[in-house]
Amino acid sequence: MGPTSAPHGTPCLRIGGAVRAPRALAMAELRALPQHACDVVFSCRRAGARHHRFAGPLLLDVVGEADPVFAGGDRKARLRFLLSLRADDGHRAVLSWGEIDPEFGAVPVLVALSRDGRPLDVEGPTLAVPGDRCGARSLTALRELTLRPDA
Ligand SMILES: Nc1nc2c(c(=O)[nH]1)N[C@H]1C(S)=C(S)[C@@H](COP(=O)(O)O)O[C@H]1N2
Ligand SMILES: [Mo]
Repeated sequence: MGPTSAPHGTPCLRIGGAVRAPRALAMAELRALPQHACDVVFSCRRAGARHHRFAGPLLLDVVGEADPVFAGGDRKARLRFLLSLRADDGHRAVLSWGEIDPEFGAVPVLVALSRDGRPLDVEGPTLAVPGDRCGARSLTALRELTLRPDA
């Protein structure tokens, strides 16, 4: 399947599932959110050591744009949700909401819009997961975020 494109031809990121306002955000809309930077060091089983500097909005803020159904709800109610992530090539990963929730794991996972100072406008965002030892959750060409209750 080819990339999902905004009208002007650049990639966009779809956010759906348990949200009140499903949407597709273009790179420019992602860039309008508060920007953060992080250094990521991981080891790929095939390619060895990697070190990248990523910058972009927090995954938490990106999902917030689509208004999660549990927004403003009880802390414990949020713990049964997960985020299912899909890249353009079909590579997928799942994060638990508790990992990124500021009251729980608070991991500053980024939807990176630049890598090592180079904008990712053509391929689209990369997920940056600080602290991961392996690079496999560093999804490139991230296309879809789906919020799901566990059952
Ligand atoms: N979309 C997508 N992203 C992906 C992968 C993939 O197969 N598809 N492989 C991951 C793996 S295993 C690694 S180690 C890193 C490698 O990133 P780098 O070589 O660009 O540093 O990308 C990750 N992101
Ligand atoms: Mo890897």
